Amino acid sequence: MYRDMVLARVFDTWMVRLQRMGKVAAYTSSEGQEAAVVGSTYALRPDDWIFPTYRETGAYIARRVPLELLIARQLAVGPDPLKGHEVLLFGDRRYRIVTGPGPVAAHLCTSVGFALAAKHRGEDTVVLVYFGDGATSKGDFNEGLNIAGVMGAPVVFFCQNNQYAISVPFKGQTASESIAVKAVAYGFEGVRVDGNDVMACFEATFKAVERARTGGGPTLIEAVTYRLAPHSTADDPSRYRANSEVEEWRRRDPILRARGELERMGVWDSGSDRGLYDECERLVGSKIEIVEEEPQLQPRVILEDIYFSNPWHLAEELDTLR
Ligand SMILES: Cc1ncc(C[n+]2csc(CCOP(=O)(O)OP(=O)(O)O)c2C)c(N)n1
Repeated sequence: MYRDMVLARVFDTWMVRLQRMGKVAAYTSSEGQEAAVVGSTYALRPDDWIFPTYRETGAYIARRVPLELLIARQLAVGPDPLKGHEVLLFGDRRYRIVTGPGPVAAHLCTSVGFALAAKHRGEDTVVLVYFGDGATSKGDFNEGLNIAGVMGAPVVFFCQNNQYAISVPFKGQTASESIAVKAVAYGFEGVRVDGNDVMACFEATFKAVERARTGGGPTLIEAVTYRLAPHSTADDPSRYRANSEVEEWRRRDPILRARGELERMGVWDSGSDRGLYDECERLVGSKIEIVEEEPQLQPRVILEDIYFSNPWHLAEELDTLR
């Protein structure tokens, strides 16, 4: 898990670099949230389904999605599974990851429907759906959680409360004392967990996944964490939060914390840590070099994969494009 957290951090750092070089259109880093994402994904079986947003690098890495595929997604070249559509998002059914929504929280309903379909077919797979604190103010949150409770959907709602929805702080998002408490109204358990503690996130999710798998219905997990990075590469967080606050959370960096625990256990030291960072840097750097050689996507892909077969007006546009 520690390795995956570090790899996610290095990967995100590289993608921001590529964005600054003008090679990636926009990027949403998960810096500071690696424990919440990696810990929770580790609680799944490989055949369980993940519904991410745009801030779950660690989930793709923990799922062993090849880095080439993630990079091709960002560079929108050759093997990009979404062929240049929907920058920021990732999805690939081969890895049981369902592409996130553009409109915040829209996947809270579709993930529940998906989980109910699995239950209806008698499968014992579980759906883990990620979302932010901002998503809980959408109607989709109420609709999704309500029907999941009523129908006992095998779904785990994993809210990464990273304290901000772009510039809106948590206290501007809800008058509730927490996100977790909202589960009470839907008739199932809500758990608040330290989102910067990878083992706590793993354990809470593991319990929720087991409950879902054995017919116990949904759970809402609120992982309390902090977005150390800007919302996206198009954001300037200095306009809405104090540097001192960010620095305070940097001291609680989930990666430093996990490293400290490994060192206390006597299985890790600064030498192994430097080695790991070097290895991740080299790995991501070398994969980028490979993917940069991939052919550019053809312009026509913007009109593909929207409908099962292209309706007349898109066929006409395709003609014009040709
Ligand atoms: C319905 C809708 N409204 C607004 C936006 C613009 N938007 C994109 S991300 C975002 C913030 C979401 O915050 P949160 O759910 O807390 O997730 P985080 O970005 O913090 O991970 C907003 C307002 C959108 N994509 N969809």
